Amino acid sequence: MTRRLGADTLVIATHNAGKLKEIGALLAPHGVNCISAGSLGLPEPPETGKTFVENALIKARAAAQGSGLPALADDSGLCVDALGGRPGVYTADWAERQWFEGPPGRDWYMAMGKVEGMLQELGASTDRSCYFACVLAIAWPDGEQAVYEGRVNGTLTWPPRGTLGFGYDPVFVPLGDMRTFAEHDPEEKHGISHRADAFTKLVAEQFAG
Ligand code: ITT
Repeated sequence: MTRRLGADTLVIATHNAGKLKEIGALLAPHGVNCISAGSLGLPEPPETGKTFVENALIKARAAAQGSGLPALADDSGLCVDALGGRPGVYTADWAERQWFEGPPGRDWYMAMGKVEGMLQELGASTDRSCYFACVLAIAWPDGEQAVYEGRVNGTLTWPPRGTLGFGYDPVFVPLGDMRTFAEHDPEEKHGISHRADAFTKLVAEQFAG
């Protein structure tokens, strides 16, 4: 049987403010006492995995070991069909500025532009299908772990639209909608997102009954 979270404080092992906000909102109804890895001063481990699952486990394990508390990590990304699933696990890396692109840090507009540029190089009629993937991993300090996977299908639009959300939200239009994720209220995004899909599975196992 899968281990369940008890009354312990849960460490949210992300340094991404957008994710932290969404995870906090998704956990709020379950009365979990949460603390962020950043506020505990936990370092960010190198994400050396080749899959979302490997990277989510790396982050959750590092935070559980560093804090002595159960930890929840999220590894996610945008996978574009016509680009063979790229940027995938490298989604955040595509936003990192090179030395000649400006001050160190992430530039999401530049990252969205890279994806769009590669699609346009493939021709105007290129398939614009893509999906967001999310893996949530829980690790306990004694080494036990659990993994939940989620996904939302959509298409890429250009130019970016909307001011809500974070990351690649301004170019992602979920299937069956006309608006980008950055034009969705947070509650609406929480109803259909890849993170919400993974959370539904987590909640069913960790909090139900
Ligand atoms: P942590 O590792 O500290 O959690 P990170 O930003 O480095 O933060 P990832 O390695 O998982 O996280 O990178 C995933 C990237 O995919 C993230 O930086 C976002 O730009 C993008 N992404 C993930 N979920 C997203 C969402 O709901 N909306 C828009 N972009 C998203």
